[in-house]
Amino acid sequence: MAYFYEEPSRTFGEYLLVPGYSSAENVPTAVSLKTPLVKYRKGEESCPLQMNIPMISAIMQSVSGDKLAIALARQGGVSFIYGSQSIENEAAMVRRVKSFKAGYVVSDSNLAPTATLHDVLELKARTGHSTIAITADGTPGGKLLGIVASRDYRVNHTPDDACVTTFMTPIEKLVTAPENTSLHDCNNIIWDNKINTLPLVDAEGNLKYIVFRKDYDSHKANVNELLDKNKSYVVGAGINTRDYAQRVPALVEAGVDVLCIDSSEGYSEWQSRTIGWIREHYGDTVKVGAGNVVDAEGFRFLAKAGADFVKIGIGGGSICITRETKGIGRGQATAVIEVAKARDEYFKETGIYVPICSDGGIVHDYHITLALAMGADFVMLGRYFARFDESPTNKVRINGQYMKEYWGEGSNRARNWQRYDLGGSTKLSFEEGVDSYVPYAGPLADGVQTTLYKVKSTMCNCGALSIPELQQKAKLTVVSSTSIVEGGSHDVVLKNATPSIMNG
Ligand code: RVP
Repeated sequence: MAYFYEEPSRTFGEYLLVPGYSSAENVPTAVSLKTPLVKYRKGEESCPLQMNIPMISAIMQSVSGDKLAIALARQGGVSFIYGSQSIENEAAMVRRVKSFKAGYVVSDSNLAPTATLHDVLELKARTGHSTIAITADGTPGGKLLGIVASRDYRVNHTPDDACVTTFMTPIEKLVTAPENTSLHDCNNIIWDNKINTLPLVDAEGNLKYIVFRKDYDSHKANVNELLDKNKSYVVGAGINTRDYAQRVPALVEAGVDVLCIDSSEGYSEWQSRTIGWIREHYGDTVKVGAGNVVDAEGFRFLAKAGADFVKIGIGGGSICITRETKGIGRGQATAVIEVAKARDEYFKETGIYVPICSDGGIVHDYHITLALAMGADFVMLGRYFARFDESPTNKVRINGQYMKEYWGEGSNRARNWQRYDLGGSTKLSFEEGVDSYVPYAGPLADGVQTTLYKVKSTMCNCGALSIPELQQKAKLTVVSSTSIVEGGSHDVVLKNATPSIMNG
């Protein structure tokens, strides 16, 4: 006979945290959100790959490109570049993140010495950047001949056809530094010489990077940024259970820090085969997460198969219609609570701590705090990140409101059939996701900082200064549907009522 769970499965909106005692030390600025991304053994000094914030971005075409990956790593989290693209393109995205040196910019505005003011103005309009490197061959790495900045010409005064060499600041008058100059030293040179840009050149005088005064300041402001030992941003990438023998080597070669098998259903032989192949070829040096599962059995299966972390969630994603189309899944809160218990038991038995990630269904910021309190080590978000400037999708205006496009990997638009592969299929047979819009929400940094400030202040209300402490001290209660109504503003007429927008 089929197995019936005694309790209904619940989601985040059905829970609240009950405050605990908070001492005078419980202030948001004292809270650490550090969390392990991959498994580690009891007694090990620390986890081999930790994040500074408990957020990763979804393995989706409409979410995790290289731009978002850089922006999120700057805040202390990790993006998983989407795998539903060619191996070459995915590896190129990883490479772009890894070669992006915080503070060192590979010049994207370059012209040859034959260019005119007209070309300068056109390039400036296209890139939005006013500093243009003049190199012998017009490439970002060519021999540096001079720099053109806004102060070098006067629009409507300098003739349109004036050659750049007649008004650029030539190399003889530029302050430059060797390519391996530390960012700290670059900053000192910038200050000592009262300049805004410092080109770094190699022994032959070829341009390598430009360091900008304003970037150094913002770099210093990103106290949480997540860097590898070479000071490059940490980045992840999605893989599937079909072409791993080709995709994994290409991603490893590109410098990826961590992989994740992207699948709607992870309790499968395909996942253990994929992890097995990685272990056989790379041992423990290549880190790989797996999922998604929604119960203890699924967790144990993946933990034993060697997963470095396990992702939880089936059918809870904002663009996901798996539950409607296939009738499988589980309320996200119940799934997280059960898997967290299994993770702790597995740790007691084996001494191996396998971090777990709650994936999908985060609507309000406080859902992140609930997921952590229920035992998740970090959360994966799609809709949340799709709203920001840095997501790879179009910003459009609909009924006077700015929106960003957001579509599921199981939608006809993404056609990521490997994510739903049960062996044998080579196409998406039916849709499990939708194509949609989400309200535009500005730069990622602002959004993430506001969200995490809320998370930290709730943690303080629970008397917790770290995620493990929250998990120990949290008191959670199920709420009735009438008390959910009580939780919002009610029985008042709102001034300036605007249509309600998700999140926040
Ligand atoms: P959300 O953050 O609620 O938008 O959910 C994002 C998650 O939804 C992803 O990390 C993934 O697990 C799941 N997803 C992605 N595409 C689809 C689909 O088309 N059904 N679902």
